[in-house]
Amino acid sequence: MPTLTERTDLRERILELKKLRNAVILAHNYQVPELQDAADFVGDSLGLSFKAKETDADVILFCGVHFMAETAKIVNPGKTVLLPDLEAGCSLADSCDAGALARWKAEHPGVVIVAYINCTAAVKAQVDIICTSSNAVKVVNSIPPDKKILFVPDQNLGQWVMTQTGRQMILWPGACSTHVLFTHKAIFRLKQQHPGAKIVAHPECLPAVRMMADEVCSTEKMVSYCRQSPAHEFIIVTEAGMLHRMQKELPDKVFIPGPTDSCHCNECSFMKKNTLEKAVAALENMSPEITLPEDIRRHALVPIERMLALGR
Ligand code: CIZ
Repeated sequence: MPTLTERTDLRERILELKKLRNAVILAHNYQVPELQDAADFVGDSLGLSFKAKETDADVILFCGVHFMAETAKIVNPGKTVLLPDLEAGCSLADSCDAGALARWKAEHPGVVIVAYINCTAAVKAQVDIICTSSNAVKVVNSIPPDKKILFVPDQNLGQWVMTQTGRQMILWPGACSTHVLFTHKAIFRLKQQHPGAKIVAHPECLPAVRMMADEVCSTEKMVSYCRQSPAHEFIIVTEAGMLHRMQKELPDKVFIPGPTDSCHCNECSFMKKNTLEKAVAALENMSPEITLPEDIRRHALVPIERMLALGR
């Protein structure tokens, strides 16, 4: 862990390098506080995709996980996209193998495939439309009602979308290894200690957790829900990095991290692979860089653009 002085030095250095490289720093809501604080924009996958597409910087330093940096490269291929740690993966992206999806497609012609953005470029290249947790309901509602839908890779988000749209979908059996650790029992106990607190849960959580929530929504909507709510206290059932942004934007409210049963595992170890030191090193060395085969990039762009065309 760097000391305060070292952190200040790193922060000054990253700002210097940002100018030198003409870089923009994009950070996901689940990143460590130091990276969120150094970023030009902090947000969810949808907001970050728009920012990556619109930037006129030469370099995008993407503080998030691998599929997010890949998405930035897909939508804006002329930029150099850097990811502080190439090992920053995603359990959901790992749960949908591109070869397995290709075999499924061959056996089920005519099915519309909706993919949650948490998947690899090789999976994106095979699907009809991408969604994020912010717009999954809108995306599914945009598909003609007579079409069969396969939703990949998150079965929990998929189930939730079915409840919101009334659409039946075939669900790929993937799940987020962090969100499935939140339990009904642990949240129930916490709620007894904070009876006035609103429970705000991410749709990647298990149904038993979603059922007890006052609001189920994406990270971006969590911020607006808590801003508008007259409540003072909130139990935030998503990756714990989210609390930094919420506390910063809404300093008069109290945010309590959602609990897991026996472990303190409400942090995604992949998201936490990126650090301020690694971000500085990435801009110093212009590496690790995200590169993609051009045919995959072109095919993956089509379903992303269909999503972006539906708006923010
Ligand atoms: O869409 C994203 O960025 C993720 C992973 C969660 C959310 O709800 O924002």
